[in-house]
Amino acid sequence: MTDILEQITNRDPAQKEFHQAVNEVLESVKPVLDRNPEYRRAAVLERITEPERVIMFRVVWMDDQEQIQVNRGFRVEMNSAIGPYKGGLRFHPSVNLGIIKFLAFEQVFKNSLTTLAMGGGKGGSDFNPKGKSDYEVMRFCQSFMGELYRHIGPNTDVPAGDIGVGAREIGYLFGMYKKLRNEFTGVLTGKSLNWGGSLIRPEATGYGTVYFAAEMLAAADQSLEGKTCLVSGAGNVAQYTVEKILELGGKTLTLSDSSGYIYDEEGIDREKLNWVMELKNIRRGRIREYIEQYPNAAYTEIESGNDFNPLWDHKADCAFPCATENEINEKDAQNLVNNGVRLVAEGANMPSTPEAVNIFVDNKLLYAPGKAANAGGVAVSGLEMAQNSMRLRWPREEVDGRLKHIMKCIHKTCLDASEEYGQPGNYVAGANIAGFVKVVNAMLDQGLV
Ligand code: NDP
Ligand code: 2IT
Repeated sequence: MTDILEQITNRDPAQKEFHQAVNEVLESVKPVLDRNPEYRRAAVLERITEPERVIMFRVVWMDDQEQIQVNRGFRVEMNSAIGPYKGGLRFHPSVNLGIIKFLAFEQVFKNSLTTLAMGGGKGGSDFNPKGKSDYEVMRFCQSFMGELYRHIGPNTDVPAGDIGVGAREIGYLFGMYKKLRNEFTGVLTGKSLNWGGSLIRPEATGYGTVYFAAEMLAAADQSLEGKTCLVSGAGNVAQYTVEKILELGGKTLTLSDSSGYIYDEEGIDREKLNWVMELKNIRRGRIREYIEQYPNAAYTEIESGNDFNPLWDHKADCAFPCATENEINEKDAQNLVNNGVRLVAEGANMPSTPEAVNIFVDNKLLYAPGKAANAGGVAVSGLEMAQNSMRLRWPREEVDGRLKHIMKCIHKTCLDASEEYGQPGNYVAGANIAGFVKVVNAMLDQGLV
């Protein structure tokens, strides 16, 4: 086992997020490999940690000052054992091959848990959409798709959104794909409603995360009613996490962006959430503006040199990290525990460092890793693909009902796997094991390809 991690590290020493994601899965699946020696003989670990295909390309575009800009584009097609590659695109200056590989690797297990037939992939660019005009974003998306279109297709690889890629970017990307291929197909998900998108897709990741949290609480004879919640981020996932917390009777105290966070003791109610949605989605403003509108709240800058994030140092019952990877370190996790937090459900991908995860598990928190808790987003993407194939559109209640059912199934699958392998209630072990077994069995069925 350590030899596999060593091989991977030696091969690509700079890809630390990828090593982190692989290490967590390897730790969890040890008992599965002990029980099934044929997996080792079939070299499943070597195969599952090596992408089936990596595409890297140059993206050239012209900004509004007529300066030529050059970015790097990526698509990692990680595993197609159980379906076409599926996973989002991230546009953020921190994007590099290691980040996309970690996200694609996580996506394989997440998609496996959704009950739907989707393989795993992820892509993106180091392009920074912040502060760019709509025309700049459009020109970038067109140039990006000018290469990506060769590699994707409704039965091959179906990208969607992630950080920095929302409805606007999906629109521009789809328009260019359609023009180049002369085809109107479900090649991207997260499309707008009037041209092939699914109801509930924008809400799905946040709603699904809260449905998963509600399932964990129900299994412990509790509910979200009256619970106080810390939420990080202020983007797509954070917004709909807050919306569902409100609907289920909880109270959200915080939201953040990469500059700082707001703390609102009175709670973020419907009217305040609408204001945040307008701020972030239409005006594309910063969360610090919240305190100008709601002066009873407090804003704190997050200093990059700090060894802890003050957002996680408040009394609360639940925490929903919904911003980015490794946003909760060991000290933050200890602060959460000390402040009485008993549930952590990850809307973001890998937001907790391995040391933080150990603290949650050791303290017996209800802790749901991202690949289980935030799978609702890609699950409804899968439902969007199904609707596109049928050329039909399901009503809101139908999609929401299916999402709720899928989250319930994922919850049960994780608990069952954790019990089967002797770690009852450990959702990390459960998610990794259940996700892994389904994919690996499909790989064995399909031979050495
Ligand atoms: P958005 O771009 O809509 O929002 C991202 C939010 O996170 C912003 O508030 C952003 O602040 C903040 N953020 C991003 N990077 C950092 C950073 N390095 N440090 C601190 N804050 C940061 O993205 P999403 O809401 O879609 O994605 C959030 C997380 O959820 C990601 O981990 C993503 O992979 C995951 N996810 C998304 C799904 C989806 O369907 N969209 C599905 C499953 C998981 P700022 O504006 O300052 O950058
Ligand atoms: O991390 C994720 O699951 C996503 N960004 C959503 C992927 C998708 O294909 O909807």
